[in-house]
Amino acid sequence: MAKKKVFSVCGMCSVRCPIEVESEDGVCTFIQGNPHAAGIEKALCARGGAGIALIDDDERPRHPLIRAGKRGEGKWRGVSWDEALDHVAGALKRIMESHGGRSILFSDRGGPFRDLHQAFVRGLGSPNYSNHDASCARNVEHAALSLFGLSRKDLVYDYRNAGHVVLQTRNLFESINVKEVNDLVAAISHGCKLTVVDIRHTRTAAKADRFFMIRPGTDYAFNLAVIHVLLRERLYDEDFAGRHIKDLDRLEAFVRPYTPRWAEGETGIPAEEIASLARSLAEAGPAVLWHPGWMTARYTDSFYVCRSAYIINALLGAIGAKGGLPLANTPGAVGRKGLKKLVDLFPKPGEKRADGVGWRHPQFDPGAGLLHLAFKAMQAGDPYPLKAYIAYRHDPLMGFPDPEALKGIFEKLDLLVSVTFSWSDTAWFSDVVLPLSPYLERESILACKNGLKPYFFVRQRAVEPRFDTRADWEILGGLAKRLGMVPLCFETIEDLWNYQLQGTGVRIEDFAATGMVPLVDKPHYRELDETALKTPSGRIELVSDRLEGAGLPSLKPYEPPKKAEKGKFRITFGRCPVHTQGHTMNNPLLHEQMPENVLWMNREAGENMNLENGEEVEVSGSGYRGRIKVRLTDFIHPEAVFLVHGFGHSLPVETRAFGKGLSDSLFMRGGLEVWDEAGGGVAMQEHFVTVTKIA
Ligand SMILES: Nc1nc2c(c(=O)[nH]1)N[C@H]1C(S)=C(S)[C@@H](COP(=O)(O)OP(=O)(O)OC[C@H]3O[C@@H](n4cnc5c(=O)[nH]c(N)nc54)[C@H](O)[C@@H]3O)O[C@H]1N2
Ligand SMILES: Nc1nc2c(c(=O)[nH]1)N[C@H]1C(S)=C(S)[C@@H](COP(=O)(O)OP(=O)(O)OC[C@H]3O[C@@H](n4cnc5c(=O)[nH]c(N)nc54)[C@H](O)[C@@H]3O)O[C@H]1N2
Ligand code: SF4
Ligand SMILES: [Mo]
Repeated sequence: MAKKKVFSVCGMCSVRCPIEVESEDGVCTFIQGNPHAAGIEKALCARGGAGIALIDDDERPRHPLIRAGKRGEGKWRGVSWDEALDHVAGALKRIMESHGGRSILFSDRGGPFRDLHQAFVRGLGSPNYSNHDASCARNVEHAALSLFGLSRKDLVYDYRNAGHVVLQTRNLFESINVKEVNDLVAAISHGCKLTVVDIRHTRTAAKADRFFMIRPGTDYAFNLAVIHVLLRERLYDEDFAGRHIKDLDRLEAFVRPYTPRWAEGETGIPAEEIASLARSLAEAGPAVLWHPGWMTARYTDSFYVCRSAYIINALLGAIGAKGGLPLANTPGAVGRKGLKKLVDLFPKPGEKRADGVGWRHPQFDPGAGLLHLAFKAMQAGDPYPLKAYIAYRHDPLMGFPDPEALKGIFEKLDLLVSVTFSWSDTAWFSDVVLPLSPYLERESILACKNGLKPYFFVRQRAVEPRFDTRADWEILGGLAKRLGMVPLCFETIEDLWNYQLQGTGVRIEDFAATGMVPLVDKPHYRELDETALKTPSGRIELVSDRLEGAGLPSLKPYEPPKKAEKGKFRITFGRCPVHTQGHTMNNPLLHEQMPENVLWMNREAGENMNLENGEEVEVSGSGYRGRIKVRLTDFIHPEAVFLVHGFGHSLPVETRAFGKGLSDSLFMRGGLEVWDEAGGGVAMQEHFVTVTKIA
């Protein structure tokens, strides 16, 4: 029997943990975390373990499909790859001839392999590359840029060495990143304190020393009061502040009214507890890590919540500190050369972005754009028409609010293409579905993980595809060939990898031993000097000219969240440990673990409506209604109801997931227009629903 072991990268979620995959006679038999990867310790999460079930799943697109009926009707014509790629390239060419390359929009899931996608979009002559992030982490990204001039990923979460970790809107033990889970568990076992601030008592809260069930949407008030105490009681790191923080006096004056007593009225958290947390953090500083948030597309002030969390870290001297948020190293920072970029194969298009990012909205980072604004541009044809949209490993009809509105906007398109490894609402609504091989059946371009110990890594093909599916570089290369984008036409993946490795001193063979090539021997903590921070002043800017220049306050006065009308609840959402977003609900193994979601509702609120735990209720709002079982629990704030995101599938091709549970996105009518204008993220928790007993 031919047994094989390869190092690769998990693709069941965007974390992309290093893995080791075993196969026998071309069939995958075992996956574990890469034993050589620090902090992974051979571990995988349940979803990573279900990678084999993804291959085995017959209910996914198994060959290219071209739409035969109306959009969304589900009538398809199975075609060969040649026909599918000819069809897409032909349509793109026609659109480019009449409307220019700029009329093509492309979105993906960002991450370490995006260079290939960005190169492809540039090759088309379009400035409109975007990723999903307006529905995820854009607010925290922009918060980091506004204060430090750095991306959020330029700062490492050094859980393993932390003395006190605060998780606010971050359910670390259920919304998983395997290394973070292992690191925090190790830290806790060495005495690290954990504080959790959430609207629900989660599994993460169960491990906390302190848990605060906060009133939904009032985190900014909580954080302002913590800053108030740190400054009033002179608990902050004065030496650090003197060297690195600009305009501290303005912050001091700004937070004066925001006392813990005031915050208690907003958040429901006792004033003494807030003050005591601030004091406890100061004791542990600078080895303190107040998580600035990940899935922060929630409120119209989420950007300011993220900013205030970063400011707390800065006041405690945790920015750049071991056990806090040290600086991530790029290859350049450790004296090495980075991978050669594919995006540089083509000139940067001179056109302005359709979403207005970088010109109409100068405060935002143009790299990832803001997809909801691109959809708005698509609808209005302003600043110019968008006629083709390629949703690449992305399901905006599940991941953006108000899918019905979005479907209406897509009617403006001459071409909608989905590149995907599972069925999705977007794929079902597309004109062409190009099936990507599951990650165990495809290789990706080489990528670099910046961090304390930066490294290059490789995703290798563990087994050959079961169906007629292809790898990214084969699909985009196939289109590139037909569109005359010569530089992007690599014959083999090795040719492509060799191109990327030029000048790095690393060879493909160097990946054989562990799947990774470290660029430095041991973790490297870099000094926070003037060259590290990329703001105009080289310091942490509490007042940002870029924000103020765009008419936005740097220190924004607190405004209370909208109150629910009587009988209504704020709709909130999050993840569960065994599913990823909207695309694992039909995975045979994961479906078995959790076939449906339930509606979390505060016990007292439910009992006042004569509801019983487990009974089916009707949820309505935004002109939609749906039924779901209710879970009455003391572990959620009475103003909110909560759904695990991603359920409520309605595609007949997914027999396991079909009709199970309810989708949160449906209850967000008008949600494409409700966003955080300072941070750029959509604000998906600014919507309310009614829950009714079914007579
Ligand atoms: N209402 C509501 N909306 C949300 C959220 C929410 O909680 N509630 N969460 C938000 C968040 S945090 C995010 S990140 C976005 C996510 O939004 P998406 O990125 O759209 O979510 P996924 O379900 O992960 O969709 C990925 C799609 O890519 C396909 N795919 C192809 N190749 C791969 C691969 O290699 N790996 C993976 N994983 N998928 C592949 C999958 O089949 C799937 O169809 O949604 C956001 N939207
Ligand atoms: N198992 C699993 N792990 C994942 C993913 C997955 O789909 N499944 N997706 C990955 C992705 S793309 C992302 S972005 C991350 C997301 O990681 P997180 O941001 O940690 O994820 P969520 O579960 O969306 O939300 C965290 C918590 O916020 C709470 N919350 C909601 N509203 C409020 C509020 O007003 N205030 C406070 N303080 N808390 C509130 C929710 O109750 C929830 O427990 O997870 C990543 N890891
Ligand atoms: S967190 Fe789980 S699903 Fe995500 S990449 Fe890691 S092992 Fe895979
Ligand atoms: Mo996300």
